[in-house]
Amino acid sequence: MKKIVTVQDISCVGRCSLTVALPIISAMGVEACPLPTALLSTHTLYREPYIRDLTDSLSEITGHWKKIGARFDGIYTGYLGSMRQLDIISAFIDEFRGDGFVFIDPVMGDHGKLYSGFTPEYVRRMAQFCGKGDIIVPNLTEACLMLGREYIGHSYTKDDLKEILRNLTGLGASKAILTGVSMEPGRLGAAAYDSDSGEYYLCMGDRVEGSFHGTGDIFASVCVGALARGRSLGQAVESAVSFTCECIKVTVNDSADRRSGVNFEKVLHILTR
Ligand code: PXL
Repeated sequence: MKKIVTVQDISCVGRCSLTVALPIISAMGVEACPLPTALLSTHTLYREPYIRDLTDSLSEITGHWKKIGARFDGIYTGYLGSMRQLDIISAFIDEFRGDGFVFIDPVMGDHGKLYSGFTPEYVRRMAQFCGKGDIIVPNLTEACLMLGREYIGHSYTKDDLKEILRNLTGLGASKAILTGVSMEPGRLGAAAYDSDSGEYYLCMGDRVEGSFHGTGDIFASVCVGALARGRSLGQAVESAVSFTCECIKVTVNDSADRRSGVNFEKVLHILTR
């Protein structure tokens, strides 16, 4: 069985990061090992969460893994809390990447803005960190921040997207996936570029009005599961767009607080096929 390690926080309430990555990757038949970077009572869109930083535990955990000879077929990083963590996880990647893939989701912001707690200096360091990856998966906000480009919402042309994707691979990863892409009303999806083959991909689904928290983490997790199972970049993006759209569809009529994320549990069975 393939085995990946995923490096991100655990937010106890508000489905995102590890609470979506672990079930999704497991459902896809891939062993998912967490390397938790922080423990939060909720994600940061709720007010004043309790946060326990786990930076000092990272080297203890990975030191033990080194002793027992732990190996992974892939490394997937998501929300990381600090610049010090970027340095520690960089060293972890150097030590543990082996022949596996390195998949980086530079989680920092959405809708044109940084999430609370992130700074322009962190953006610069994250752009450098992306050079460690084989595949990076920013949303349009994160891509624009890292490339020093103005974020213009959803009015991008195909040529704009191709240029952004090429510039993203210029950060050092050979493949880039751009999420939150929309070129016409009613459609939303992702675009990707493989600089080794020169191929571009565009995969769109039906857009549902509103903002659905945690869907970036769901998208990335499906990509990681698919890539670990040997699927191509294009197939991974297609599965991720399709699953994310299903999650939104089964949530849109739910009156629960939107910050609690999408009802992915209802459609998780799709991934087990
Ligand atoms: O879904 C991204 C994410 C992950 N982890 C934490 C967050 C967020 C987005 O707000 O706050 C703690």
